Amino acid sequence: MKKILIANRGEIALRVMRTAKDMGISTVAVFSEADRNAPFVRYADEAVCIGPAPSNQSYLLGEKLIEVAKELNVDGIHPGYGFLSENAGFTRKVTDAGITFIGPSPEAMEVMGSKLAAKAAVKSYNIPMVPGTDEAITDVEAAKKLATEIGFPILIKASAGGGGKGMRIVEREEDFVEQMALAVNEAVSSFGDGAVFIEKYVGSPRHIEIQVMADTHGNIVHLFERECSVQRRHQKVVEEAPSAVLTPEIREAMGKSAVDVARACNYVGAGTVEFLLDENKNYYFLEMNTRLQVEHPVTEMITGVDLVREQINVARGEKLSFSQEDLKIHGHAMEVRVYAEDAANNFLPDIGHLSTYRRPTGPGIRVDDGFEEGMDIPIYYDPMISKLITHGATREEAMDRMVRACEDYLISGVKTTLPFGKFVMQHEAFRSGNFDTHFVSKHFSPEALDRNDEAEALIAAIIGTSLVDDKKKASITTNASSTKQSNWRRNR
Ligand code: MV4
Repeated sequence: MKKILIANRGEIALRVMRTAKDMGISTVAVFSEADRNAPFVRYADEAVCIGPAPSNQSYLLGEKLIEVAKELNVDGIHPGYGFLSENAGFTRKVTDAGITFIGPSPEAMEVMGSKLAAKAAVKSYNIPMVPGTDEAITDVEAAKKLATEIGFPILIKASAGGGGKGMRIVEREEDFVEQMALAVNEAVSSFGDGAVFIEKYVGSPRHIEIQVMADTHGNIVHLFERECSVQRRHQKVVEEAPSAVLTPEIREAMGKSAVDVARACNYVGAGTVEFLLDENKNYYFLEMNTRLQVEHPVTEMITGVDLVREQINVARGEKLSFSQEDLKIHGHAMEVRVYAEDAANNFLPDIGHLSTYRRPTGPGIRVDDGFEEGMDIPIYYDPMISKLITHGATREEAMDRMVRACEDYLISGVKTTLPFGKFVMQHEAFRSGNFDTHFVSKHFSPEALDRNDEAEALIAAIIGTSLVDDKKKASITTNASSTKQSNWRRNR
């Protein structure tokens, strides 16, 4: 493989190109008119404009991307995440054009794209699953009887759903029939597939996922877990590796289960197997994501593995460069997703001009981003500005570094989720490791953000530093959602 095209934009396009460059592989960027001046376009060896800003006229035009790839004699296509990355039809077309798709087979994507097909595929392996039905519900009365046996509340899920879409909690038996009808209608209108099933509702779960990697020689390994429970409306905001609560025994069992899920669909490449962990530390397989995930860097930080390099190697037909026994957990890593959103105002997107943009640096800090100072954040795509990742010898050190990194990251012109990230890193529930998927709704409010700021200001006042340089304070808001926060750290 001498030349790859990256069918994506922003931070992940840059991330992939950097590894390609390390490997002596040349890169082709495809970009929309809105991204003409983006760093990933300049970083690529060649770049081709593929259309107007809206994704359905640019990044989602699979055939156009393949045309460009053929014209430029590209050997492989890396899809990144989102856009066409889990589109089996695109994968087939790439392969049919004689180009290597850097990812799993379309068959594996199809199986894992359907929750019921996924359950069926793993059936012969001994993988823990939430009690429920493993086939589409056709007889509502029979399903109701089963729901009553399982015990309410139960969850109705759409087979074609995912990432929280197409789920409905049913609290009481008397609501079951009505909720079922609504769920089927919703599944038909949202996914064009009315297949739904039921599961026992796990009330306070943790979301823990396992990174897997497989080659074409039958080797499948796991690269431990990522804890992704800190999320807001199914949008992850903070991720870490390893989890603060897994014992070595549970970790090993979950890792084995994840490898089995990958084996069940003949998986090749990097994938992620999602589990729920209940209060008693029972784990249940939920679904598999057949792509490189946003939060993959925390796994890279604790394992020392470059996941993109391995993806490219296995796509070339090479063996994985390591075995399960070679893998060890080194320290702890945290990731905060920096979105152009105002956490103090219901996480409203805040697009605009990056008038100040300075990355934090220093020991244990990694920033994966796709922007530079002076750029505008386009309205057409995901509002993620960057991923801020820290690594430390211990969880404490990784958290402390994240607090510092959130403070040292200077962004003005748009509101960001950096103050929120810092809030999480300083919160007692997060620091103790005792939290679940309800962390944000349980502990976060805009007032809590203000209280966090005020507590810091108080500390500053006690130490005896004055609040100086009001001009600077007004123009640079980094970790402060308002300008209430002391600037003493920056003005030392
Ligand atoms: C569940 C659940 C409780 N019980 N399944 C949401 C995303 C999708 N991947 C599965 N999800 C859930 N499935 C049962 N049987 C709770 C969730 C859930 C959730 C899972 C992971 C992370 C955040 C979540 C937020 C709300 C609900």
